[in-house]
Amino acid sequence: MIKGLIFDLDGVITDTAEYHYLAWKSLAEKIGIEIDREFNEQLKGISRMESLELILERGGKADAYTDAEKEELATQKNEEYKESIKEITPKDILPGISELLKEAKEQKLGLVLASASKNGPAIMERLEIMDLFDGIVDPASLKAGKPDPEIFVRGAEMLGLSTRECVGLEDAEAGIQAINGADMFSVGVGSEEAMREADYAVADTADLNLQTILEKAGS
Ligand code: B16
Ligand code: MG
Repeated sequence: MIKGLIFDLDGVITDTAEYHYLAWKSLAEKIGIEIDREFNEQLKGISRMESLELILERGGKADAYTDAEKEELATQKNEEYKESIKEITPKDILPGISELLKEAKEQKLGLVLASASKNGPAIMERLEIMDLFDGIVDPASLKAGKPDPEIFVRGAEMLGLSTRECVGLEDAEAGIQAINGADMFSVGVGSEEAMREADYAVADTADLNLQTILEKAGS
C-alpha cells in the first residue's frame, strides 16, 4: 500500500532544470567548453560540484583548476542560476503538479522533497507549496548524492514509512537509479530514452495522474 510520494524538484515540480542548464552552458563557455542538451542529461540530479567536474572532464580540463578555483567557478554558476530563479512564482509550477499534490494531500499521503539542490527550500517558498510537504531532505547532510539511493531512503524515513510504501518521482536518469536502488517504485518524467529504467514513465508532468500512479505501483 503506497502511503507517501517523494518528489524531485528541478524538472518535476518546476522547470528550473532549464535554468540550471543555461547557467552551466554560460559558465562552460566562459572557460572554453561547449555543452549541449544531450550532455546536460548527465548533469540532471547531480550536485553542483560534481556537475562542474563532469563539465571540466568533457572539456579535457579536469586538472586545469585548483579546488579554490573550482569553488569560485561553481559559485559563479550558482549566482547566475539564483538570478534566473528570483522571479519564480506559483505560476511556474509545472502542469498537473498542483492537482497531483492536492489530491495526494486529500488522500492523506505523506509528501517529501528529495532534491539535490541547495536552492530547493527557497524555490519551494516561492512556489508557495512548502505547507503541503511533510519535510525536505537536506542535500548537504547526505553521504552520497543521486544516483546513490540515500536521499530517497531518507525521504521515506522522514515519513516513518518503508521505501516500498513510497513512490519516487524524477526527471533525471541518476534520480531514477536512486529510486530503484532504494527499492521504491519509480515514476519518470521525460523522454523514453532518458526514462528507460523507470518503473512507469510519462512524457510530461501534465500526464501524471495520482490514481494511475497508485495502480501502476500496485496500491
Ligand atoms: P544547486 P534536483 C538538482 O536538483 C538539479 O537537477 C541539478 O542540475 C543541480 O546541479 C543540483 O540540483 C544541485 O543544485 O546547485 O541548486 O544546489 O533535480 O535533484 O531537484
Ligand atoms: Mg530533477
